[in-house]
Amino acid sequence: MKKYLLLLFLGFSILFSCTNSSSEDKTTVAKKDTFVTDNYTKKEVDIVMRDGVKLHTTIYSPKDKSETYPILMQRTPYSSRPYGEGKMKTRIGPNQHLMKDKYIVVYQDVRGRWMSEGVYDNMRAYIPNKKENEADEVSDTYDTIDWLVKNVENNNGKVGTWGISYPGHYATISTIDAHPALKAASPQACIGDFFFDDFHHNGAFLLSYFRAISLFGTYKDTPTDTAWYSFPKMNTQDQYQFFLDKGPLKNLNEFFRYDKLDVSATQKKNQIDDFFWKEIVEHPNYDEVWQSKGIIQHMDKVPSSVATMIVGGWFDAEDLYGPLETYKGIEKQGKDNYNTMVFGPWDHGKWARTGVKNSVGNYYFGDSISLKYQSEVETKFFHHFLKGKGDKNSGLPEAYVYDSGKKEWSSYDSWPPKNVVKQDWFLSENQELTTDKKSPKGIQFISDVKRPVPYSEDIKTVFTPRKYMTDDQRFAARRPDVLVFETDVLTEDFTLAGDIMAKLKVATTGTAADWIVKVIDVHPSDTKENNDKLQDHLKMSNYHLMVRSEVMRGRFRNSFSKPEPFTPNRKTAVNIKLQDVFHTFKKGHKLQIQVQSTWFPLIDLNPQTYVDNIYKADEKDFKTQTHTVFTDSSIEFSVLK
Ligand code: PG9
Repeated sequence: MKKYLLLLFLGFSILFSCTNSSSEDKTTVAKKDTFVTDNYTKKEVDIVMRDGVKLHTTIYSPKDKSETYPILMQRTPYSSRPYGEGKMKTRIGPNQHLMKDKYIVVYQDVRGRWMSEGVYDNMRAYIPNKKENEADEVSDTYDTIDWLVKNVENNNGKVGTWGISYPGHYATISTIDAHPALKAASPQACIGDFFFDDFHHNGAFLLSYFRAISLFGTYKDTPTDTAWYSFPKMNTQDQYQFFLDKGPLKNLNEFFRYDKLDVSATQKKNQIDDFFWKEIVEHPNYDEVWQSKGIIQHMDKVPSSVATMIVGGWFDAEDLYGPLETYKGIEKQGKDNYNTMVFGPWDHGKWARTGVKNSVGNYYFGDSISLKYQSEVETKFFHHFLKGKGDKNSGLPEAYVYDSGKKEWSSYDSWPPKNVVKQDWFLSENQELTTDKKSPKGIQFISDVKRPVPYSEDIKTVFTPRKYMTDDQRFAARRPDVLVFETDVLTEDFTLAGDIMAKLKVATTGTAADWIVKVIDVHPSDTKENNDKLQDHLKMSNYHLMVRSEVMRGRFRNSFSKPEPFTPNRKTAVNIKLQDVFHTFKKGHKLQIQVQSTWFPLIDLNPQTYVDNIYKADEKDFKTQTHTVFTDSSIEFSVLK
């Protein structure tokens, strides 16, 4: 009897402790949710820019007026809501440590977005020598900071900027011709160039971004606190079939016509109202429009008075080119800038999340990786430069990078590390990946435009692609139109640290083709480390982890601005730069390369016959072709010695 009473007591105590802790949790959660309203006031002002346009700016100031505070600012196209007296965000700033440390936190709707006046332009081009009262995002940032430090009570005269993705781009903008009060900037997953980030990769259109277009291309002419755009209705979760059935890209124009204008049926057929889709359709090549918008070219205009910490995720499907090239661009100018980078095992913006478990799709990396980054890195960076000494001894490394194979952080005084050597591995006819160069043989496959290689096994219509970056690639490896090359089982660890250059030698029976290369970590079959993130049909046994992937639209092989057709059946060089990795292929694993020519609907279908503008191609232009990859093709790795 005593035993049962003890069990009963234990049962009640566990139940009580759970409810108690959950009620504690509830209290804690409730307390956390009112921290901003308990400790900050909010004010909304319209700051007048040099050309008279007013930008709506929301200012959260600590109630405690006993000290002065730095300003942390984010400029965004995604709104500074909630708008209106007494409506407050529950979280402010880059992370909760900084929120509790107390800063003046500012959010601004950029020109032409939400409650701000003006006309929006995607990645508005920087104007180096502005005329009197001529404005761009750089001058908007300068004018805003100037107003803030002169008008916001209790500021200590020091400003920091931060943002992820598009807001990350505006953080990069803040560093150009920076205001003297700007002391620290952290562009994170920052867009560098829309021809290599987000909407295009090396000229191929990211069809998987289809639903995001109208977010940035719907015109508005007055400030508004409610969304003025709407998303195309696909009425299906099977985006592969949807886009395959839709056929040529021009058949998507119907989704970007808002029928607000009374036009004739014929004109209606070709009319595009969405100004972003029109820009994409009318500018298929890397022309002046895209070039002028690219921000990397201006990284020589970042003064050494601004400390920069560029943050990115090794598995970021949206903006990987941007943060890497932003860091390298500032490094290249060679001035004595304090410029650092942090790259972790994250997909887009995941480092800002507060969940304990860190995974990308099916692949689990570990616990509290983001939380430690927030408390030990990001908070330290802003505290040092905005509240602390502000010298170069921040205690943070030049490059703080996570090895996605070993699943551990490393610090280097440069990126890539100095002890990296380039090493060529060749594709061989018996599907080997080897350092021995063999006599060139052609390996053929049929690239069928009616049955393109899926980029994912998931039946899911995405807003932007994310999860595929660590997806298992066995589904592709077992298709006849995906060429597979792999090493023997590794007898020792093999670490890649830096970019990868695929130097393909190819031919096609057609006059146009895309070339996709994937770098894959093949896990041992006896791996038992399954995790609860794994989709049911997957096991870690023999998991083919995609470490890096990239496409080159073949017409741009020699120039992104001057596209060229292929000559049928002529052996042609196509080089594809794959973005940096930091990954150890551990002993017992294999390194695999996959080569294919379709990747659907991550990217749009290449007609495989040369047309001037694929966005205007007709059904008849799309033809199945036979492609050839020659075995003097090689992959140049950056190997850590
Ligand atoms: N760079 C991301 C994005 C841009 C455009 C469309 C969709 C996503 C971002 O700002 O999150």
